[in-house]
Amino acid sequence: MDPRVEEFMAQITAKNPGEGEFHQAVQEVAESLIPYIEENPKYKHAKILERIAEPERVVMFRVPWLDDKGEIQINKGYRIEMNSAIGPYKGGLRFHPTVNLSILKFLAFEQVFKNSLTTLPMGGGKGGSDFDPKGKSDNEVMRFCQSFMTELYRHIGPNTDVPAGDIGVGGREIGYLFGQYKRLKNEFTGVLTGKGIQYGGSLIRPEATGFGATYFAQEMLEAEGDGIKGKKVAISGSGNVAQFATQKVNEMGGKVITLSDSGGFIHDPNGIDQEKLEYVMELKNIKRGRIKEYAEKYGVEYHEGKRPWSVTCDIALPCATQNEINEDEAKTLIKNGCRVVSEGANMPSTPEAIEVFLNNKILFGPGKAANAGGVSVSGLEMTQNSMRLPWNRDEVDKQLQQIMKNIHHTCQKYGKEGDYINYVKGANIGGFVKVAEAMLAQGAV
Ligand code: NDP
Ligand code: 2IT
Repeated sequence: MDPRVEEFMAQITAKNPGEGEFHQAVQEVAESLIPYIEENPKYKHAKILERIAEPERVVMFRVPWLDDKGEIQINKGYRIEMNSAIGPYKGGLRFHPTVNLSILKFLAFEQVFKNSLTTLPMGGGKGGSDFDPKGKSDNEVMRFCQSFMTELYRHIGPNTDVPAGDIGVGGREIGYLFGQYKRLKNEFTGVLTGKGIQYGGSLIRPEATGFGATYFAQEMLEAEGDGIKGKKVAISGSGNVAQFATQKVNEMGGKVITLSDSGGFIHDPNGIDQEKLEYVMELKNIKRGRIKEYAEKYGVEYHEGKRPWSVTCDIALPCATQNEINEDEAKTLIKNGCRVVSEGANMPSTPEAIEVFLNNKILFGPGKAANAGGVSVSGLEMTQNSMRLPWNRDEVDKQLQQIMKNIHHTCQKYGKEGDYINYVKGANIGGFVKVAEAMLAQGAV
């Protein structure tokens, strides 16, 4: 490791003990940024990177709620307000039993660079709870969301901090959270994004992350005179991001052959077409069932407890969670001919896996660039809410495509290494510059 990175990471580790995911996210960025900062001493003297790695504010709170048996349950609630240099804090809420401070700080840190790359005026934040929506009734989810917002509402606002969805938080949860915020504040504002279309949501927001990750893969391929058409695509996850990535790959003429959940993955060599995808959407979003049921319905293989990276594919779209591709899996992907990885999830590849991808010079789109479509359309939802005027589907999709093109261009600009584009470096430096300049202009705050 570069001794300057080592020294910087020693400080981060000492200040944030036991936060492995946060250290991992910071180190990846520091490896790209520290050499760049050495060439641009104004950022070094102003300690921009040191400041970016310290949240502006962390809120932690108790979330008590009554389950259907009338018993009191207690969860932890969090909001990390990471950086507001270029706009109000913006980022999702994650409800998952694994949620802790380290995971939310890594996500909030990534969000700062991602939001900057979108070109829209959004700072970075993230929040959530260790609440597990799985197996809970709608009423339990509602009571939980109401209790969560009863504390969170005092920390957020349409010009302060605008949460949205992430793992375990979709349209249902955003609806309950918005209802409670409106009741407490007596205000109808764009304080959350991912809202239902009837009450201020934007068309294409549910689709945006999966569509965007696919557009980004297409951009990387087009830069080499190729495209998604005719390619075999392995996707992990079967939630919001995975579903709409599948739809867009199909629309672009590719074939999706895997989907997964925390139980295992299904392999459908004939492709998960639109009809089968509609079955998955019903299974996951309404029945809240397991992906295993797909294998039973369509008579395909189910690999219990496994991830899909052993399947031969041209393109991999990890769309489930962090650290879901390790070094061995990365090597297997490459050995089987995979040449494109576009990260729909946040930090799905371990540092060792990223090294394998970069050493093999494949097209590797890191999450902060490739999955920025979701927060981009959240930004467009904020704009529409402020104007009190909705845009049609085509208008939003056109803007999303343009934003993904712009992000790709920024990565090319800052990530060029001879005739190879290092998108990791490109996204890290490209995301950093705007935030760093804004922080310089605003003084030591
Ligand atoms: P969902 O809750 O809709 O779906 C999550 C999917 O990932 C499910 O299939 C889930 O399986 C699987 N999964 C979650 N945790 C694990 C785990 N620990 N191990 C294996 N599988 C797991 O979430 P999203 O689709 O919204 O989010 C997926 C990823 O995309 C996350 O990394 C998120 O941060 C990222 N992302 C999301 C955006 C958005 O707009 N929603 C925007 C940008 C990034 P199971 O049901 O079994 O838990
Ligand atoms: O990780 C992410 O970018 C999200 N979960 C979406 C954030 C948002 O504010 O739409």
